[in-house]
Amino acid sequence: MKTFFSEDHRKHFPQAELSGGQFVTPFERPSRVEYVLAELKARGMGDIVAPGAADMAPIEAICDAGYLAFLQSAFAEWKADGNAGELIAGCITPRGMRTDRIPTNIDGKAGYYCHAAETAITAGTWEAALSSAASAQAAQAEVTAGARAAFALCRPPGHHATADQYGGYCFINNAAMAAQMFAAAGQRTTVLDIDFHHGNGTQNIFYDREDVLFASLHGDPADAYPYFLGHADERGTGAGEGANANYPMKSGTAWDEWGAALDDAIGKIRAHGTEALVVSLGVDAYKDDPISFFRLVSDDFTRAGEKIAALGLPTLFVMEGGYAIEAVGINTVNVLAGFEGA
Ligand code: OKP
Ligand code: ZN
Repeated sequence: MKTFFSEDHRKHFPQAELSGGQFVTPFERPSRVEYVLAELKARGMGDIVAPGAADMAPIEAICDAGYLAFLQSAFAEWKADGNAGELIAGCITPRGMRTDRIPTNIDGKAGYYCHAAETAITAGTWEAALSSAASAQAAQAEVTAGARAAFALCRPPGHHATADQYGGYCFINNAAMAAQMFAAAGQRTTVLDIDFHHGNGTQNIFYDREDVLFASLHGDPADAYPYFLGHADERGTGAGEGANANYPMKSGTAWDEWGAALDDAIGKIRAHGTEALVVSLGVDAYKDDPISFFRLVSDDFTRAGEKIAALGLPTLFVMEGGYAIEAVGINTVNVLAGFEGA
């Protein structure tokens, strides 16, 4: 399958991430994709194509207009306000205070539009996020044009971004945007999220929708970011009741339980009458991931790809997380190769 990838991802590389009470080099760093590209090339996975400029309409279809305006000008406003460093939201949208008035000051606006302070905004963040969305758009178009599958090598990732909040290294929800593109064309769609972290943004965007199923395998939010969403009793609301399926799992979860959860999710994907499948492809369920607690080994990712292929659906893979840097390429390409070999 073809890979769609933009070099503009490099424009987003914050100096620091707040982790464990220290500023560390961000786990979500540009070198992640170098390992994926190297592995794609070494294994002859197909052409690697640069996308054109992002089309704003599909982004606007899933994002709040005020949020997009904020993302675009946030860093310039932050600088104009006299701040020396990169933009880090210090004051996140609080419980018990007013959220019906968006602050004018950039520090306050950032708190309104942010849900997790580990994620910094830099001079190039907006352009990088747009290029990431552009890769997902180009890959979606490839599948719409009849390809069995395509891979959007997106960076920064997207599945934690809601319609109006960034966080968890995510700004624009690439997978949700692509799913909405399929859905807008009348196709019953599923987003299957196999990243270790719950895709709170994707769930939130489609929670009341019957036409888009969201199914996610992830670390139990009692113990894992994003902490405030991803429990098994979140099943959708209104017309979307039943079109959301969460599989939270405990520390140490390995293939037996994870693969069984994937089988269950695959049953739901079939029952939904899915016509287009978007896979939020994170590989941080890997045993050596530095910020996660599952125990998948590299071969398990191949098996996951095989199971996904057995659905027989047009499939768009969208890159999300994976931070065991040297294994990110192998694990990601294992999913794709497992899919193609099945
Ligand atoms: C993004 B994706 C590190 C905590 C990091 C944010 C994790 C975001 C994961 N001390 N918290 O789903 O891979
Ligand atoms: Zn993740």
